[in-house]
Amino acid sequence: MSGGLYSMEARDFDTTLDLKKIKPYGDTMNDGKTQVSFTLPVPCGNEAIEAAKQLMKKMGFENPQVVFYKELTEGFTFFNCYGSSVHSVDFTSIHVPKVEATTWDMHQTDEYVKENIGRKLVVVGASTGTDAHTVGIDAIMNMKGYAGHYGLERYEGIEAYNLGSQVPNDEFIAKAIELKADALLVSQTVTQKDVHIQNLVELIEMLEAEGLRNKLIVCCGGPRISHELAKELGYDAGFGMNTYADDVASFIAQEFMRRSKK
Ligand code: B12
Repeated sequence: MSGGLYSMEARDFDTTLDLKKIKPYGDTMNDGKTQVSFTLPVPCGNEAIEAAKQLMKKMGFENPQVVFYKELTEGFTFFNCYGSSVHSVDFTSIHVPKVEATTWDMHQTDEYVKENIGRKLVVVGASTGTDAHTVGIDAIMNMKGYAGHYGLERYEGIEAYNLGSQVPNDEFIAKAIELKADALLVSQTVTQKDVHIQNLVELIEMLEAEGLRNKLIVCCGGPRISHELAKELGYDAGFGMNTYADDVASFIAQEFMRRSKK
């Protein structure tokens, strides 16, 4: 792969880089320099600073330095620290499952849907369960889009319905049936106590119970969602940070065609 992430040519400026043992880069290659922030539940003072340094050492950082600290409230101290990581990672052994689709822009997807499917794909999205975060699903679905990428409502080949936030799974499914959805988009932002896992699993179980799972393309997304996690939970695809409507629209159109050829 030339010019890509693995390209050694691009790294020729530093011959000490070993992709089998990568470390954080601070000022020089392999210095391991890392910034870490945390709060300790102890009063602000010299003992707190010493505790932070000892903790940094136990976390695998050499030469720990506290560069900023502040009392948050009585009995709690916040720290910014620097240290050099003693650990490294073999980058060459990393394999991350990725969504299998070519990302097209809106026009390419619209053209593909028009030529190959001949009707609009119905996509229903929501932030489900107790999750009140709407900005992520809006970024994907809103007409105006996000960061220069139009949302699904703008697509000629897609009929998009954004149900908003805190949509219970049973209502989401009822709406999907009413609208004759081809694809469902679930957004999950809050991950405290794994509430997203429970919620995402519940949706799949309810779809299976209704005999709908295989009739729909079901995708989930959010800042802490990976494609790997989504597949584990029974979804067709998962989308994380820096996703645009282009990514999910291309996937839905291509997946729809894959299924219709079977
Ligand atoms: C704005 C915000 C809020 C607003 C939400 C307003 C709204 N209308 O959405 C308000 C103030 C209501 C709020 C409330 C809460 N929040 Co809040 N909130 C945030 C904040 C600051 C930004 C989130 C955001 O809008 N990101 C921008 C969007 C564009 O990014 P995104 O969601 O990642 O979406 C992108 C991708 O993930 C992806 N994507 C997302 N969904 C989907 C779906 C599909 C299908 C696809 C394809 C892609 C996709 O595409 C998007 C574009 O690239 C974050 C902190 C942060 N800086 O991230 C905390 C944060 C998410 N909130 C948090 C928390 C804890 C809460 C509360 C529980 C706080 C409380 N104790 O009350 C409540 C939750 C209430 C509830 N019932 O859900 C935590 C979550 C921690 C965790 N891991 O669970 C965060 C991380 C803050 C923190 N550091 O603690 N919050």
